[in-house]
Amino acid sequence: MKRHSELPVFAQGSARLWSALQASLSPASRCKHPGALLDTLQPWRDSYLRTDGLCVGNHRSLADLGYSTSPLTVSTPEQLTALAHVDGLFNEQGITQLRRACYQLEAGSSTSAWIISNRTRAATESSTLIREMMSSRAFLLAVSRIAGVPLVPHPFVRARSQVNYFYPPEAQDDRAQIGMWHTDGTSFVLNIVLSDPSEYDGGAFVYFEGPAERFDVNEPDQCVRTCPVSASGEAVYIYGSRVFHGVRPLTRGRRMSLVLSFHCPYSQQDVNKFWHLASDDGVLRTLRPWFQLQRDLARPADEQYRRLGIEPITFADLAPSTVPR
Ligand SMILES: O=C(O)CCC(=O)C(=O)O
Ligand SMILES: [Fe+2]
Repeated sequence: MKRHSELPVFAQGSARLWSALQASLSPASRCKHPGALLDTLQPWRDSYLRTDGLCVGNHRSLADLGYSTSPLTVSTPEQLTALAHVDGLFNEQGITQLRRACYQLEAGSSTSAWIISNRTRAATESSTLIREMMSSRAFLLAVSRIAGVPLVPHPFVRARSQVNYFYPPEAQDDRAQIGMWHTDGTSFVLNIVLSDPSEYDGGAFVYFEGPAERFDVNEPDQCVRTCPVSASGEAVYIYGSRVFHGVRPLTRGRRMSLVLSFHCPYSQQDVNKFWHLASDDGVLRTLRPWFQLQRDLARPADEQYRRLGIEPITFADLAPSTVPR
């Protein structure tokens, strides 16, 4: 596969600082509609999760990708999933409800020159379904098992959830909507593809099968792979801060995906960089939530789960046989 240079690489190093300063000068929001109007008010039900048939394929750990030291003190590179294809997490009803909610949220989407060109951010704030799903113990447990560590929703609301909408360029010299080559600001990331593959052409989820620091977009022989998605509701789980990835441009149709970020509450480590967040929202709008994030990260795991209103998920819960669902 030698066409990966068609996707640009998102600003690295000092270029990211520059994009943070540019974001600081842009208007706070170019949303077309306020969030509350977009809510389908549909509640989440744990019955939307499949109780059988969860299939985690194409599994690679951080060790498989060539990481010899762990980014988390509570886990080894062998235990941490770097990438996995997830099939059978939701049943038909669940997928229908998620699609409905995310279609609705498109009215609040905005375009920018950031990593993903067209998206609705903080979906948990404007969708009852997504907000309740993110604090469902059954859902968090399923994602924790895929990740290899217990998880909570990421404490930084604007990084916690977003819906991405990709379309092909409308006119010949239009810029295609893409997901540039990037690593995420967060580590535990579930990318749920809600469009059926028959609804679009192009839009492949691509990733670099090696440590992020070895990624070089100009090197045509490096190990770039596609994680194929064959039905609506399938997902690609990634250790987002360490796996270089992107979404190829579409040539037809529309591709919609719900991207959810989590945090391991047994570790105070969080990789979110101020400049990564600020390159999205601007420096001033990032300052307060940044200090709040530092306070949230310092809370003990039990307290983080208590604030969600659920019993703590522990490392012992991760073995599938220990917890009946
Ligand atoms: O849309 C996708 O499948 C992934 C997009 C992505 O990488 C992101 O939102 O960070
Ligand atoms: Fe990403």
